[in-house]
Amino acid sequence: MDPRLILVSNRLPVTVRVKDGRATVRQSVGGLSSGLRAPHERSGGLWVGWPGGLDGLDQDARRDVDRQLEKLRTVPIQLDALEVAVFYERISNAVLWPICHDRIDRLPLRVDGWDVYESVNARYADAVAEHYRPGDVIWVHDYQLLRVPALLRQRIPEARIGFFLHIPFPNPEIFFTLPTRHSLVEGVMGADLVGFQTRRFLGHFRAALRRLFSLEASVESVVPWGGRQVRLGVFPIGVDAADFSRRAETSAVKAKVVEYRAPGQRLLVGVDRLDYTKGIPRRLLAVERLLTVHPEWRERVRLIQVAVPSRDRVDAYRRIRREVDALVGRINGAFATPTWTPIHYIYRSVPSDVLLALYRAADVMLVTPLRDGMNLVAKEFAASRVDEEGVLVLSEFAGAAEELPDALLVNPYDVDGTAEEIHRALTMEGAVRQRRMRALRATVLEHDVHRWSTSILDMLVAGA
Ligand code: ADQ
Repeated sequence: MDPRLILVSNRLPVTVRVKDGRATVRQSVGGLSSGLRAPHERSGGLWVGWPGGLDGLDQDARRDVDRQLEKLRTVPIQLDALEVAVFYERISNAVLWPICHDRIDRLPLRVDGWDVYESVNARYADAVAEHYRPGDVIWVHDYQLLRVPALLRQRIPEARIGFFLHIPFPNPEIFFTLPTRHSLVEGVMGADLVGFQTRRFLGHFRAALRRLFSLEASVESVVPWGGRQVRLGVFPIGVDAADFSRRAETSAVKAKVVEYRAPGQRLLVGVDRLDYTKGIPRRLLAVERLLTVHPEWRERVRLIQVAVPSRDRVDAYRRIRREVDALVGRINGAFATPTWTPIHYIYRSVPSDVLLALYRAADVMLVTPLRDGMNLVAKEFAASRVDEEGVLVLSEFAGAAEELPDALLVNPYDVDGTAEEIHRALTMEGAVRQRRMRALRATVLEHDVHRWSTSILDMLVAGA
């Protein structure tokens, strides 16, 4: 029998909606939760995390939310306003996030609050320790909880602990700018198994271990640490590809595809969280460049760019929003005609059938982050193309590029080069297009999110 699994992530995979003082708790769909829900349910496990702010609820409603959360076998960690501001918005999202994505320039001039990061991480570790039963397997996720594995190891020395980093581990030269570099690496090394998205990020972590602690990993990537052996590994995350393929075939999605595709026009699509790592401004400039150097595309091609609002209480995110608004306005102002607008910009989250229809309607999908741990949008696009059509233009700086050589790989910093690749994608011969898409689909279908979680959990259980 599978051991019981305790998942630990900053957020719980639920959405709590409050209306007229009453609350309903729903399981979130998509992304990480779809891959982890199966092992969570199969093992009768627990999921520890923050359910989001529960302001505006009286005591009765709060108790009701707790009951609903318990039924979903989740253990809520409550964060107060200061903890949200310092642990989540400042240290996690305004310091660790930019550093891991090579953006030292985005750091605040002065950073304090590491004590709050530590104490919140300790609260997660306490909650796990409180519910732990011998034999359980614990799996901790991502950069908000880098200290949790070591804090757990202090509390439960014999526990089996896995850690997975969803975002890049940066080059040590960049990581070392953090005054807490030793304690963060020590935190992660509390685990028995540490997983990264790509070989490159694993290499950076090994270099950090070497330079901070004079430790060399073996050829099998095993490192001696505090009397234990810590295994490091590469586990590129996938998507629920079969589910995307199935849902892409529904009549609701197909009807929308017809609506989105104007006759005689080609469609470029971009879908991202609005984040400065996703490369949206340079992508817009590449489309502008395309319309300038290849004027034959004017009135014949348009970009639908969906940007999901994200972290809008962090300054850098307000700035990127203004920057994108201004660029869209400028480019549309310069090129639009009474019957055509080159950039169709949607700044909100869209329902899943709209997302699927956009994936299916796209002639060219533009996934051009400046740096990305993996990028699930690229894989969801390929999974949705049951018709084996469409071209993926993919940044060489997305983790996904290591696995998807059949995309057209671009350097997103090279705006002119990206414009040329978009032109190439739009003019690619049908047979070549289909061969590339078949290869992309084969990879994405085989290396799906279930395989990802199973391979990590199998290794963690086998190491017991
Ligand atoms: P993210 O930075 O959030 O994830 P990504 O991998 O692209 O980025 O995932 C975004 C998810 O949001 C996708 O599943 C997508 O379908 C969904 N989404 C995007 N736009 C949407 C919209 N308009 N409406 C509804 N849903 C939308 C982090 C890392 C990534 C890594 C993942 C998983 O930054 O590099 O791939 O974790 O490990």
